[in-house]
Amino acid sequence: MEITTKDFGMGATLISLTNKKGVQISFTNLGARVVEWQKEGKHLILGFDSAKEYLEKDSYPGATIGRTAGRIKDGLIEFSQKAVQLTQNDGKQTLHGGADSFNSKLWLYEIIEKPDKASVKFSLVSNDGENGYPGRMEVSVTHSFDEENNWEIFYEASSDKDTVFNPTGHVYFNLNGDASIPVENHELQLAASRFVPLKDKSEIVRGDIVDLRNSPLDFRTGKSLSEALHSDLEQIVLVGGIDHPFLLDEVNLEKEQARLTLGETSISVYTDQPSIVIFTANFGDLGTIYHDKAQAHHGGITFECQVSPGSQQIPELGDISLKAGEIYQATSIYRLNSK
Ligand code: FUC
Repeated sequence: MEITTKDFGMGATLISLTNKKGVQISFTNLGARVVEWQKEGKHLILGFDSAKEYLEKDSYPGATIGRTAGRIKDGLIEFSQKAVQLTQNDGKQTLHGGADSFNSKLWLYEIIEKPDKASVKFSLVSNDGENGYPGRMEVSVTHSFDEENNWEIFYEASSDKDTVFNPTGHVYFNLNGDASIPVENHELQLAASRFVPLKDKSEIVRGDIVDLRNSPLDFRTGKSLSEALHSDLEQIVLVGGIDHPFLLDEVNLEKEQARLTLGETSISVYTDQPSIVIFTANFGDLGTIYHDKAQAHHGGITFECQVSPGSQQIPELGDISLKAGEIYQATSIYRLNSK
């Protein structure tokens, strides 16, 4: 593996790993994020060219999201018979851990080389009470890349007080290699028979879990994203696309849970988490510039592996509480398959 580092601006560093197949992936300590993944010069993901662009345009693309991914209704969490108020940064809700969270912090990093893969281990201390969350937390996120084109994200964390924790990774794929082309021409396969509907435009959960089989959101056997995105399904119309948690039929890191395909290139998603939030970049005509191209509506798609947002309202979704001294671990893998 060839490893290079360079200045990314604003005190951040860009670390690039290139394997023997010539596939390159780059990370930065600003947000412990993936910045670029490319094969033969073609972008597979959305990313900016400098730290400054992330801080000025959008600090979520490719970032580590925490402490809790997605929306927490009214910024209110209840656990261990206590109610805790978090800072609200999305109307009344707390989104992606509140303002200035993991995605915009400068993390420490360490490069680890092994015979078969290279890793960048990012680490951060999140102070007790940060954005209202209890507990001083030590968090690490290790991004690894190997010769078989597997990009793995391994999360490890602990807190000195009982708290909640539910991080994710916020990479947007667009296999067109161009943010101005919608991902509607991609095919999606997804091993989920149920999803979590949203209540209204605030995007908090409605409170139920719905069987999606034989609906426009049924991707179990694979179909074009266009078919779903242009359907008149009320949940799709509500948010202008997909921005929903899908509940995986089987929690199993060994199983291919999702596959995104365009022509001869595809990305397989593996995770030990129970759900994947899929967001099809429903940004309308916002037109954020990525590498000189204005992003189209549906100009990207995320696979945010996590416990589904809304577990405070729907306990069946899972438990995001973390006891003092307990070790949190999670793994997600994105694999590039191509000729
Ligand atoms: C995703 C979505 C949200 C939000 C954010 C930037 O995770 O679920 O709606 O727009 O990203």
